Amino acid sequence: YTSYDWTDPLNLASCLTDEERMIQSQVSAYCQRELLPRAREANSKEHFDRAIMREMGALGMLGSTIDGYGCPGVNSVSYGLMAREVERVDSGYRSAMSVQSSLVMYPIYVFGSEEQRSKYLPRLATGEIIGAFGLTEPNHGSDPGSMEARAKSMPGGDFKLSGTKTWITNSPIADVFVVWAKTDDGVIRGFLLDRDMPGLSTPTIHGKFSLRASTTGQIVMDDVIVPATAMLPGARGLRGPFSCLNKARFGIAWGSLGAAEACLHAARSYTVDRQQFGRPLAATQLIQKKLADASTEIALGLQSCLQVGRLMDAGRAAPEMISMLKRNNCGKALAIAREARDMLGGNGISDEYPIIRHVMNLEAVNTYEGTHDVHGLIIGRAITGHAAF
Ligand code: TGC
Ligand code: FAD
Repeated sequence: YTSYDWTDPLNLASCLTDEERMIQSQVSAYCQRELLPRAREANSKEHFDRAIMREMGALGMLGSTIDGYGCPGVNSVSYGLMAREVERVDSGYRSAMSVQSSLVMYPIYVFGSEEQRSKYLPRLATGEIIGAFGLTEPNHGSDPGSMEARAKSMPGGDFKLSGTKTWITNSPIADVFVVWAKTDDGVIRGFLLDRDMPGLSTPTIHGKFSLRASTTGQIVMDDVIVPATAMLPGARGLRGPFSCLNKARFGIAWGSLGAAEACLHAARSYTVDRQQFGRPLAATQLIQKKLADASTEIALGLQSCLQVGRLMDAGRAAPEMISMLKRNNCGKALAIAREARDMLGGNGISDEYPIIRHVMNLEAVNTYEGTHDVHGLIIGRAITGHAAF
């Protein structure tokens, strides 16, 4: 037997390639040095620093799995490791990276024309421009198939887009928008909208208690006229947006565990230092059980991410596997963050420690990209053959 490393209980590092380990350590260094010092104030002021996108771009963190157009073409496991390191600092920063990479660059890459790819991808890769993804509407969240947004055909081939998308990450600061709307035949299609198009507005949603370091807003389309070339030619039906969500949900499965790890580490160091009843809190059975439970769930969850990542890279992953990971890891991360908060007692609610910020963030992470229960229903449908949505 070898010695046990509580920071990597199942020796995940031994399952990674040299390149994956190098990517993780490079991204970790950036996150700890550049992002961590900004997170507390960004959370308190509800502020996203746009410069972060350029910094991530310079490190190859935007659209990282894409080959070409200025992107490094790394594998899915590397993308997951990046998400884990970013979310260890703040889920809001991982949100910005996820949306740009999986929900904006990925659909342009797989469903876009060559003209669309070369127009947008290189500048999205450097972070010069920022993207947003509009699927959710005020009346249709878990059920996007019932969306009301419409793309009406105009004489000459243009489309007229109308409707409202809400709860859209990055929308108030985005330059380009991937928006999903139904055409005259009722089929869902994707459109690329630019910030300066007449009729487009992006009001900010203020007062969030979660993901305050990420900007969220609406995309309001009041008869926005777009040319036929703004339509993504390769995406028809819900399969289009859901293919993007598979990628983003996979990143969230890794990322949420990064946030949980940050909470575990903070709770451990606090309870080792904090004395009550004449001994460290960490020397009590209840605290040790909580730390052991958290550490176990994180280690098992990371192994599941690695397994599905390897299957994705081999072209053998099913969407339900990703639902299982997204659901379980977000749910477990939220429970771990709440337990860690409790272990800090009164100090647990202060932003002097990162835990309460992670608790608040993980509430939204558990909800967006398909709620915990909706992913349960996706798995339930696969088990029973009955859709119970
Ligand atoms: P359903 O009948 O199941 O499917 C319709 C069509 O879509 C295909 N499909 C998929 N394709 C690829 N990957 C997947 N995961 C897919 N899931 C479904 C399916 O094969 C079918 O294709 P076709 O060709 O036969 O038409 O659709 P439904 O309407 O019954 O959907 C049910 C349900 C629950 C699965 C779905 O609506 C769902 O997943 N709801 C959750 C909504 C959601 O996740 N929204 C996310 C919005 S974006 C976001 O939150 C970004 S936050 C980002 C951040 O800040 O990090
Ligand atoms: P609802 O669908 O109304 O669900 C409410 C509750 O009902 C949930 O508990 C849900 O599990 C439950 N429920 C729903 N249907 C069923 C059912 N059939 N059976 C049992 N229970 C059910 N969307 C985007 O398109 N782009 C983005 O960039 C984006 N960013 C976001 C950022 C933030 C901070 C947040 C909070 C959300 C974001 N979203 C985004 C939207 C997100 O995807 C939706 O909030 C999510 O899909 C849930 O939809 P809803 O909020 O309308 O909840």
